[in-house]
Amino acid sequence: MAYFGFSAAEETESAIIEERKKEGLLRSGFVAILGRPNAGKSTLLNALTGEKVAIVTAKPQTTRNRIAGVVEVPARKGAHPAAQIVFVDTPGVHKPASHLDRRMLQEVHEALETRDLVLVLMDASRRVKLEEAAADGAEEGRTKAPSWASEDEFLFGLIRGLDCPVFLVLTKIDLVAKDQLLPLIQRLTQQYSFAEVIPVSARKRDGLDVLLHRIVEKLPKGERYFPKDQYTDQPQRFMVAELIRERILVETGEEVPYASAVVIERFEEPEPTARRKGGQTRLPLTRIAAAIYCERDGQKAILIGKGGSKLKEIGTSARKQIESLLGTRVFLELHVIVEPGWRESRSFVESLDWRNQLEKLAEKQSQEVQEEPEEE
Ligand SMILES: Nc1nc2c(ncn2[C@@H]2O[C@H](COP(=O)(O)OP(=O)(O)O)[C@@H](O)[C@H]2O)c(=O)[nH]1
Ligand SMILES: [Mg+2]
Repeated sequence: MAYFGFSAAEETESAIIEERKKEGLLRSGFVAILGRPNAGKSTLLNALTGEKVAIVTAKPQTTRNRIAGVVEVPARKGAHPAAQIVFVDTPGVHKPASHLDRRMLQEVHEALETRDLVLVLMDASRRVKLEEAAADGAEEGRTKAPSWASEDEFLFGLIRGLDCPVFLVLTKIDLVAKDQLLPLIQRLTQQYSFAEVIPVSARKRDGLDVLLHRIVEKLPKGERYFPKDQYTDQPQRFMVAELIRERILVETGEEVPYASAVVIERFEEPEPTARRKGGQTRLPLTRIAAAIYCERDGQKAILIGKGGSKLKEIGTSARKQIESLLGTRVFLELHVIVEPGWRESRSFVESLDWRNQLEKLAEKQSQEVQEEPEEE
């Protein structure tokens, strides 16, 4: 408003200059989240972003691709300016057995290529238990190398020689007695010189602020990599496939979760005009068809269940999650396809990566455009 001879235009202009100044001070960077399967990587990513960016289950190797979760951290007076942190969740680090495993490890390496900082996550509750068991064994005169020695070696091998800060993040501390934490930290810091050691509980949201602030202190000055309101790099289409896969992981047992893959075959977003029908406000409808791949007939039978009951269960619970992600009603069609030994097939595993799927979709679209007859 134009009081005191100060025009609205001037006011906006000074606001813009102010905003620019702040942007100039902004810090930004990529932070890779590393750790063995089940360390709590995806749970931490979701807790930090406040969104369900990555699926989480109690089963190891839930995450297959690297996934970015974007967090905006406000400035802290006297400490640091505002920042955008791009966290990159990775598949758990484990010795690869199948081609799928090797691909997952490649995702870890790719996340490590572009990073300003690395978080090594370690499940404190598991480690404390393992160390207790080893101590009991030692009392009884057993002198085997501890069961986690080769795990550590594999993990530390990945970070050795990195020219960026590496933080040790001890996870799930809600499950550990406080007096056990300090000795554990002392032992671990003797093994590797971490820039920081930060105990957290993603479940209780404990230690998350400290973690964010320590990260921002170490980030370089830079512009945002993502728009302010974008919280992940994954397209919705892929998040939908992941939500279906999460239900499979939860609802099935034995080999089935590991031998399953989900591919979205059709994703029809509602017409913007479909928002209102007959004067009523009804949520629009997204139509989705997905294929669930498995490796054997027996797995297919498990996925379908008696009279289709299992597939129905998976479909219903996935649909609810997808509806809350998309904010529309969802019509979800699922079918199961046997693709023998797909985990060993390089081309199949490659085709599952959403980055490759996006490329294929773009190619298909441009072909369709070219095939359309030119208008006179
Ligand atoms: N009690 C507790 N459990 C956790 C915490 N963070 C993760 N978990 C559990 O640990 C399991 C593995 O988590 P997930 O994030 O999928 O691990 P990832 O394989 O490293 O991505 C899941 O059952 C989580 O619910 C935590 O802070 N406290
Ligand atoms: Mg994970």
